[in-house]
Amino acid sequence: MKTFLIAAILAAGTAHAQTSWKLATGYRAESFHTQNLYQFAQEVEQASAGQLKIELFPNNTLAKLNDIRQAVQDGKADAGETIMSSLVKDIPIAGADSIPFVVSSYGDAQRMWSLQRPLIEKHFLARGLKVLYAVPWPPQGLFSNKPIRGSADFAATKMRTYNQTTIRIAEFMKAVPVDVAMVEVNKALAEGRMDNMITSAVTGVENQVWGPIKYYYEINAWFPKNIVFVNAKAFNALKPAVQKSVLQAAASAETRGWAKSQAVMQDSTNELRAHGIKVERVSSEFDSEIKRLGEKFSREWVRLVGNEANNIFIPYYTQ
Ligand code: PCA
Repeated sequence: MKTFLIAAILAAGTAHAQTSWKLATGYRAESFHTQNLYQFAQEVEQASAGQLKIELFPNNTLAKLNDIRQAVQDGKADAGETIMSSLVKDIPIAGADSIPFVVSSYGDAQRMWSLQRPLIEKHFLARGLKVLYAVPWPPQGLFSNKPIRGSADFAATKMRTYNQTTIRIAEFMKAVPVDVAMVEVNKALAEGRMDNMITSAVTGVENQVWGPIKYYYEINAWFPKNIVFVNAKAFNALKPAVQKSVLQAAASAETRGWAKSQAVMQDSTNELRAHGIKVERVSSEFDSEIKRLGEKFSREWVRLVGNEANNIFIPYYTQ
């Protein structure tokens, strides 16, 4: 009896020491961001000797992409991943990485993140959230079902959007913005609900857009990032050693994710080509048109964000 009691107490002790987090993401399990998350979860579990398990809920199953920040804030999920620019209404500075034609390489994107990160951390903390890491999508290009020679070619076309930036761009182009979740693009194309979209080559591949989509223009418009974060109370409740394991695994996930993003950019563009999509550059007239549009967008954005924008853009353009 005594041995049984001791065993029961020990077992209860071990069970108690184990924490489990639910992590929500709006992207598919096969997406490179989600694959990176699985590896992050595995590393955390190993480094903490099983004291912290992270269970992933991909594909909007625990919360929809645009609701994930709120769900984590409210404790409906312990942790989450969302696209940072989905937060602009609440945290305008989160849209810094989705201003067209500011960042044109992974090196620039990295500089932008190091300037943006302290501001994002502050806004997240004010909402009871702790930032773990961020990883960019490959550069955003233009997919279309017909050739595009100038912005007039967008008039009255159905342009798929995924955030405030893409909605505003559709408006500038006089296209009709159609909100389609990343995981629904394939279906929306098949149903004729969209004609064009700005997104990464990898998103085109994941949704097998060949067929309806004939052209991909590498305009390198911006490098939006996904951000992974946790409810600060859940994080603070961990033992210091486990907290350290989470932060270390997050730092590795960030480095790994950036490298993976670059690798999939190349592979995906090749795959689009292999499936018969014409991968092209835009004409110089259209290029100047969209650059002007980018400037217009930047001016609006800086007006919206106010002074905080200077904390990113003054060092970004002068250092
Ligand atoms: N893919 C996601 C966001 C940015 C990207 O490249 C999407 O299209 O929704």
